[in-house]
Amino acid sequence: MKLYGYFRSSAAYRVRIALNLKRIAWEPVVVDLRAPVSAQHTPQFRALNPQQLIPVLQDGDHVLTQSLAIIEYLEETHPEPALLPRSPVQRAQVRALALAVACDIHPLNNLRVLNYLRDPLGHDEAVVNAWYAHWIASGLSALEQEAQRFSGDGRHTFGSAVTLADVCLVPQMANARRFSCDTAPFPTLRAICAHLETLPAFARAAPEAQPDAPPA
Ligand SMILES: N[C@@H](CCC(=O)N[C@@H](CS)C(=O)NCC(=O)O)C(=O)O
Repeated sequence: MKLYGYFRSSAAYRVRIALNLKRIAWEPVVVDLRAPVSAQHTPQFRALNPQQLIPVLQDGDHVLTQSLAIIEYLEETHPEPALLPRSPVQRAQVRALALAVACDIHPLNNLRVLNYLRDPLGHDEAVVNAWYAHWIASGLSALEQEAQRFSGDGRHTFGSAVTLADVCLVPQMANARRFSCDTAPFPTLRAICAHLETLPAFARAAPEAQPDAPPA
């Protein structure tokens, strides 16, 4: 499988974690979001994904977009280890945690949204950073309460095994740290991430472990 991504993309980071957890061999194709002509806007990439967003997963002749749709595809084609619990109620609860990140936190802080605040809206970096920090704090404080309710062991967002909720949480927390957001008010989320980041599937998916990451 080929994964079109970028080391800093948290949506691609989710898919990298899922591929690694399921021990699926994959090859990275770098889409440099920060290149002078950002690679997601080239005609070649637009032909692959008209949304001009990564990740894109290519599996043979199939081209898949949207990280959660990709991960559900991997879950269905490679069921072990399962990223969703068996009970319908618990599956809905795990999906809700994942969607809180993927639909309600991440889109507000995506590169194109931050760039639009800068140009044409004309906001300076202080305003852009305040926007970012506001939506992170509001989203993560709700997730902190959910994790206190649902975590079974303080090391996983839901229950005591890795789920789709963890796959979404770790990249979002990494983003929050990169933007210097205060994560001290989220001790449960911090403890969960501290554990998950030690797992090889997560560590190998981390931005700094990707071939397009700048040397440390
Ligand atoms: N809902 C999409 C979001 C994808 C997305 O926003 N990707 C970002 C990187 S994390 C991107 O390609 N941004 C390019 C841009 O904003 O121009 C998913 O989950 O795959």
